[in-house]
Amino acid sequence: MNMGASVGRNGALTTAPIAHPMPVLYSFRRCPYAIRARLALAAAGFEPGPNLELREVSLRAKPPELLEASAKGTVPVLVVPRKRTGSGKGNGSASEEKQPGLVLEESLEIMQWALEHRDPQGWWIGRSQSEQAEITTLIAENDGRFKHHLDRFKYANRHGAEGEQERPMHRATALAILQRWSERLAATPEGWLLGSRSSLADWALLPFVRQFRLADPAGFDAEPDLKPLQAWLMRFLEGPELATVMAQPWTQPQPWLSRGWIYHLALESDWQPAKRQGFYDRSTRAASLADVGFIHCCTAEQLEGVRQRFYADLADQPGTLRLLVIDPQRLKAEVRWELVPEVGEVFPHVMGVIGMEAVVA
Ligand SMILES: N[C@@H](CCC(=O)N[C@@H](CS)C(=O)NCC(=O)O)C(=O)O
Repeated sequence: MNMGASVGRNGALTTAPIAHPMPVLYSFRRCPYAIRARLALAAAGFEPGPNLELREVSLRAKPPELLEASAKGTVPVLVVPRKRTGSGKGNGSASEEKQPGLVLEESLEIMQWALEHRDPQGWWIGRSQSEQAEITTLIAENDGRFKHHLDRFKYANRHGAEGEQERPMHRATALAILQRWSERLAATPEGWLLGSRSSLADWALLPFVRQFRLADPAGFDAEPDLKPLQAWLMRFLEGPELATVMAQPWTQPQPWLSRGWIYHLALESDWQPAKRQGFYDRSTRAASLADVGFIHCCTAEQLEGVRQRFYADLADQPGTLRLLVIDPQRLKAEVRWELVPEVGEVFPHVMGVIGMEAVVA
């Protein structure tokens, strides 16, 4: 298992403090639920940086902040801070910001929340009751039956010995659903599920149909009865909306660095033997735990400084440096927070070896 994360030259390694609390989106680039949430947030005028904080997560190492907000541990999750009351001055903002606001744990809720904020293209707001009911029915079919068969077609190997055997059946059942959607799309020249303009249903379903195609692009493209649906998907795949939310700042090359974790930059040449022996015992560059008595670590905020002070010469040598993400709760050794006088900051020092069980990414 590849547990380390190689450090890119200009990867987003720091978590800049945020001046004003804004909604936080926990997201994962490839997740179709997260993609549709990002599509709606982008359509509603949200943008990571100005009015949204985007936290790209690794599903293998979910940050404690995400799990505190939403114990079920799926993405996307949107945490909306509590609205400030009064003038905003001298208003006890520190404690106020700690108060949980609204936590939206379902992609559909996030989409609807975003569109209630602003829905310039009328995906949802202003739709008649019957249109809203149709949209809801389509999304329920997608999230229920279609997703069920999609998963068993796309990830047949995760479904035991019968998985491979049943794969064609799941593909055929999913295709039958796609054919019905394709007939709907054929009913209007503009080719949207509800007629002449796109609605929440199109944007909620498209990321999943994209996944279906990705499982077997040639097979999908060769389906003779899906022409309208193929055109609908192609317009999405080639359009600006998807491109926007699949690139920075809507996705990040590095997962967001939790403030609940500590970090250590390791030379690849030290990390490989550590993985083999099951623990890491270098203190810092060219010094061992035995030499120094502890392993140097740092916080998310300190990481960029450490990288610049000690590893700047490796910036143009990709693959030489690994970022170890360490969960202090899983460490057997004690962590001491000690002042490093040369820097004038308190750093976490691990007083023994770092076992692999504590390296979460
Ligand atoms: N019903 C949820 C489903 C979200 C979901 O299942 N997301 C997947 C990633 S695509 C996830 O987070 N899985 C948890 C994991 O893999 O640990 C929603 O609409 O947001």
